Amino acid sequence: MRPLLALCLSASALVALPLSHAAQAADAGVLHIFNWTDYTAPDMIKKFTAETGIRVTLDTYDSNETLLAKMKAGTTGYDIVVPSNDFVPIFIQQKLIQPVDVADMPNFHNLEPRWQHRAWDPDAKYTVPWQWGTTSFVYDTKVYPGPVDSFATFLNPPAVFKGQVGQLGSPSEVIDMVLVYLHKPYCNQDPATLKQVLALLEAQKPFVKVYNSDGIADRMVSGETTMHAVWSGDAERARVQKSTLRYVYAKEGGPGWMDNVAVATGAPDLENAKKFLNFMMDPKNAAMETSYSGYENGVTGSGQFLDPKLGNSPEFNPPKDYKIYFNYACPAKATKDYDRIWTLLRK
Ligand code: SPD
Repeated sequence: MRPLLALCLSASALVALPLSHAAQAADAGVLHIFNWTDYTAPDMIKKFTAETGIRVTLDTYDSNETLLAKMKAGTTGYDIVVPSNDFVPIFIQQKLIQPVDVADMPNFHNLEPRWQHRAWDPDAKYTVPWQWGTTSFVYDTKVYPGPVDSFATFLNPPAVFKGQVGQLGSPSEVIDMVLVYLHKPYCNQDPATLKQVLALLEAQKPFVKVYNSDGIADRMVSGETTMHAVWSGDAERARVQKSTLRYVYAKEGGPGWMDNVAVATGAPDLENAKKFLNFMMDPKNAAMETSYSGYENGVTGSGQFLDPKLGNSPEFNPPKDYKIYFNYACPAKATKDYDRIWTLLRK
C-alpha cells in the first residue's frame, strides 16, 4: 500500500535525505489536482482514495487561460490538470504536460472508439477524456417568456435584461460563441470578421453585469443575473435549483468542447497521477463524475451507472439535429487577435 510505504520512507529516511528528497517523501501518497470549479465529484474522489490509499488535494480555476498562465509561471506542484481540447496542443507544445502513454493503460479499451484517438491527442499519449459538453446561454423564463432560439437574443437582449446579463470570463469562450453565431470559422484572423465580433460584444456590454465563468449557477439561482453564457452541465446545476431557467439550443448551433485529464510536467508523483488517469476510464468512476457535473464522459458502459435525473435533462440531451462545433487550438496570431479584442472590450 502506497501510504504505508510513504510512512515508512519518511520515518526511516527523512533525517538522512537532503531537503528536496525529504519533501518528496513527505508528499508520497497525495495527488494534487488542479481542475475547473464545481467539476470534481467528491464521492468519486473518496472512492479513488479508498481504492488506492492516495489522498487528494483540489484547487480550482475558471478558464483555460488562467490554467495556462499559472502553468507557464512555473512549478505549481500539481500532478493533474484538465485543459480543454483547444488548449491541449498548446500545453503539449509548451511541454507543460508530459506523455504518459494513455493508450497502454489497462482501462484504455473502455473509451468509446471515437474518443480513443482525439484530434488534439491523436496517439492518446497525454490525455484521458474528462467530460464534454456544449456552451450556450441560459435565461429565466419568468423574466422573459421568450421564445428564444438564437444567440441574437443573448448578444442583443430585450430591454428587460439590461444590466442583468452574465458573460463568460475568457476571450476564447466569448469569441468562439460569437463566431458560431456569425457562421464563421474559429481562430478567425479576418480583420472584417474580428471587427464585427468586437462590435457585437461592445453592443452587448451595457447589458452585461459581470464577465465571470465561476459562480454562474449561484448568480442565476439568486437572480443576480437573469441571462448568462454557460456550459451545459452548469446550466443543469442551476435549473434543478430554479425550474424557470432554460438552456438555449440556438438555431445557429453552438460550441462544443472536451476537457481532458493530463499529467503536469514535473508532477510530484507521476505514478499516482497515472493511477488517476486509469481510474477515470472505468465506467463506474466516469459515471460518478458525470452524475455530479452533468456532462458527458467518453467511457463506454458508464450510462447504466448514471443518476436517472440525467435521462430527462434537456442540458444533457441536446436535440438530435443540434449542430455542435468542436473548437480547436488557434495559431499564435489568432490568439493575439482574440487577446486584443478582449482587452478592448474589457477596458
Ligand atoms: N463547472 C466547470 C465546467 C467546466 C467546463 N469547461 C468548459 C471548457 C470550454 N472550453
